[in-house]
Formats: sequence, structure tokens, C-alpha cells
Amino acid sequence: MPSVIAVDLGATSGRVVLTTVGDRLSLTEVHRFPTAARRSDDGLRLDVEALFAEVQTGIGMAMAAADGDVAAVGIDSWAVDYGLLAGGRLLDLPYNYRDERTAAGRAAIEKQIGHAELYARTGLQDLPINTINQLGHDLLTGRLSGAEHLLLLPDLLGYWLTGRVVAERTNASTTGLLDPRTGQWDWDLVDRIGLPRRILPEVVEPGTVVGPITTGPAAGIPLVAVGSHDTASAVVGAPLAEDDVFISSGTWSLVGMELDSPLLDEASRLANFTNEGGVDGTTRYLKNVMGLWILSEAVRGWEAAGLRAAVPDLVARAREITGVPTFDATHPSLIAPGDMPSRVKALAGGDERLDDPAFFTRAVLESLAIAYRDTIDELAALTGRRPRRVVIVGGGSANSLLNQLTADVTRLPVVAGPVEATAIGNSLVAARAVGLVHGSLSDLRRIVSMSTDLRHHSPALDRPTTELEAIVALSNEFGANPAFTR
Ligand code: ADP
Ligand code: LRH
Repeated sequence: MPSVIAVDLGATSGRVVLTTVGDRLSLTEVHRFPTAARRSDDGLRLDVEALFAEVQTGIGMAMAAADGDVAAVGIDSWAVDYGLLAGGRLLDLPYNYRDERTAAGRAAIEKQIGHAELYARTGLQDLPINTINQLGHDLLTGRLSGAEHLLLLPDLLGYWLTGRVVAERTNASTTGLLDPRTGQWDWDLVDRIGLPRRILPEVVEPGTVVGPITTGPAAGIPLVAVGSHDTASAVVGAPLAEDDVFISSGTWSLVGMELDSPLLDEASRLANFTNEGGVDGTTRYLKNVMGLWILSEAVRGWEAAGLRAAVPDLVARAREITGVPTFDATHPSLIAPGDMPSRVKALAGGDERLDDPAFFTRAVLESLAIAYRDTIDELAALTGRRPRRVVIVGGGSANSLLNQLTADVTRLPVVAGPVEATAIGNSLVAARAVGLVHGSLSDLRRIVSMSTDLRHHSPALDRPTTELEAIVALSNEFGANPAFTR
């Protein structure tokens, strides 16, 4: 049976995966490489040419592993970042969204359009990283004057593979320039902020065959525009049932629910939820929580200072720790690279114990679980749904302490896995586009469930689950009415 190749660029690492799709999935990771942005005099930039070389190396390894029997290639990456092309060449190296230029960019956009109107039009969480805020800075500096095309990262790599210029819809939905009701660019908004219309490519649906690859080891094989926003692919690869909450847990934690249509009302804006485009016309209604970036960026600092601090070791030590302070794990001060322990300390009342890496790790994990609970409570109120389970996918789903804390704090059962949901969702949409598999998202998710050893975490029993149980617990504490004792 032919395979498909999934290229998945996460902010922590990029991987190339060879997937055989049948009643069950078989995944082989053939290549993994770092994707980190580089600090230069010109800001935080992405060496996309080096990334493309890694992608081609990985594709070559996958072609060899499959003996050439490959039916499609799909590419996804983190959202919002883009390259600018002029005469078929990159104008300069793309910026990364963690560059501080977005503060000035956001202020420039806000002068043109207030956030209430922007939300009503585009439905995006107000985050500095959004493409529109990056473009706000480009407009200030004149960087766009020579640009012919703006291509989000997967579309840029796709252009280098096929020569075709497109904007895949799920990723385009993270720009802040797309109308989530129509799935098309909001041209009025584009004109309002002074963006040249010419730079925005035709929007294509996930599942579109972009064209044959014309260069490198996969020449002749179709490139499929999959859910090219990595979170869109992760949600396809999450074994979700009705009323489940998903957490795509990697560098970021994306906490949300899949809806049939966007929610653009004022309550949604005030709660700062985002309406991103999903595969098959769905809406990914979610909130960005800062995620395991808080930990990985602290680890980077400790390692640079000569401390040995691997995440699995820290998590193992954090299991034994109690009594940590918690902090707001959605706080924008945590976005930029740099000294993470100091920033966390500032948010957590200056507790000096946070200098200890294991103590810090425990505080991060508990704070993430609390942010998940708060987001899930808001989700329930805003959608009118009653969340049934929490399905955690991505690298963070390998963190069983975080999974258990999530179950305990949210009082909901947690299902963890698959770790590689993004590559799986990418592969399934590519495979479906070329006829290797058929059916709806539920059909695709059935294949995921059949192919994955999911781990289940029940909420600990030592905390009250319902209002009634809270009353029972309180009355027990005060030795009150024995009729209520458990
Ligand atoms: P991205 O797709 O954004 O690159 P991943 O989904 O690969 O991110 O997740 C990366 C995160 O997963 C790391 O920051 C780390 O915290 C976590 N992780 C990966 N493997 C493990 C593991 N074995 N134990 C605990 N955490 C892990
Ligand atoms: C996760 C992710 C997330 C975006 C951020 C830029 O990798 O794509 O969905 O908000 O990176």
C-alpha cells in the first residue's frame, strides 16, 4: 500500500514522518531537526532556507524508506509567520512571531481599526503574534513595498516544491485578515490597514492538491495543502467525540472545542477566544495558553548556564513537590525569549524557591492546569456545551504529571495521546485527498483511536466534584449532619 509523507514543523522541532494509512496507521519518523529562530542584529529571524534543506533531506529519507511508493506529501507548521517574495526570491529572512516588533505593529494597526471591530470581522484572540500585528510593523518600516507575495511558512515551502502560490485556509485564518464566515480575505480590512492586495494569494481549502512537486527527491508526487496550521492538523489527529475539549499541547497549549461555526460575539471577545479555521469547514474555537514553552525556555537558560536540566528528569522530580505558588500561564510577558524564571517569579509574587528547577517545573505544570480549567469553564459558558472529557495530544501529552494535574484540577477525565497527532492529522488529510482513505473527520478519528495506545487519567477523588459534594465535604469538615457523610 502506498504511503504519504507528513512534514510537521513545530516551534520545538521539525519532523518528517512516513505514514501508511489503512484501517490502522503506521508512522515512521525518519528525520527530526531543530527549528529555533535566531537572534541577529535584525531581530529574531527564521532561517527558512536551512529549514527547506532539512525538509528535502527528510523527504529523501522517507522516499528511500518507502521504496519510492509515496502517494502524497503534506506540510504543516506553526501559524502566523510568513516570508515575502519578490521576483520569486525571498525579500529577506522571515521574522519569528516572538520578535518584540509586534508591540509597535499592534499599536499601528489599532490606530486603523479598534479591537472590537477587528474581532467582529476576524474572530481572533488578541495576541501580539498575529500576522496582522507583524504586518503593522512592516507597514511602518516600508518592508512591503517591493513584495509580490506573502506566503505563510507551509505555503512558502510548498511554493519552493511546486512553484504554485496559494494560501491554505486553516493557516490563513491565523493572520487576522480572513473573514471566518466566508473563509476569504477581508478585502475591506486589507485596504483599511493599507496592505497591498497583490501580496495575498488565492485561498485554498485543506485537502486541495496544490500540484506536482517539481524538485528534489519527491519530484512528480502531488503536494497536498493539508490543514497546514499545525494545530488544525493536531485537531484532526485528536480522537475527539461529541463535547470533548482538546488540548494541543506542545510549545503552546491550545485549549478549545470544535464547533460548526464561529462565535464572534462580545462575550467571546472579552474572554479572548479565537475562531481558527478547521478542516472540513469546522471552527477551532480555542484559547492560546503559553504552554510548555515556559518550561523549555527556562531549560534553555539553565543549560546555557551549565546546569543539566532535561524536561523528563525535571518532571520526575516535580512529582514529589507540593506547596508551589501558581501564576497566570496566559500572561503576554512570557511570550518573548529570555530569562523565564525571573518573569515567572515576577508573576508569582517573587517566591525565591522558583530558582530551583524542579520547584519551578511543578509551579509551571500546576499553573498550566489551572489555566486549562479556567479556559474550559469559559468554553462551557460561551458555547453552552458541557465538556465531557479532555483529550490531550502533542509532545506535552507524554507528560503524565501534567495530564494527571489536568484531570485533578478540571475534574474531568483526561485521554492522553497521540504524541504525534499533528503528523497524523496531516497524513490523514493528505491520504484522503489522493483517495487512500475516505470519510468524515469522525471516520478519520476512528482510525486514530484504533491505532493509538491512549492513556486515561481519572480525576483524584480527594477533591469535591460537584456543588453537592463540596457541601458534603464542608459539612464533614465541621462534623455537621451525618446524613450527608460519604
Ligand atoms: P512542537 O510541535 O510545538 O514542536 P511538541 O508537540 O513536539 O512541540 O512538544 C514539545 C514539548 O513536549 C516539549 O516542550 C516537552 O515539554 C514535551 N515533551 C516531549 N517529550 C516529552 C517526554 N518524554 N516527557 C515529558 N514531556 C515531553
Ligand atoms: C502552535 C501554534 C499555535 C499558534 C502559534 C504561533 O504550534 O501554531 O496554534 O498560535 O503556534
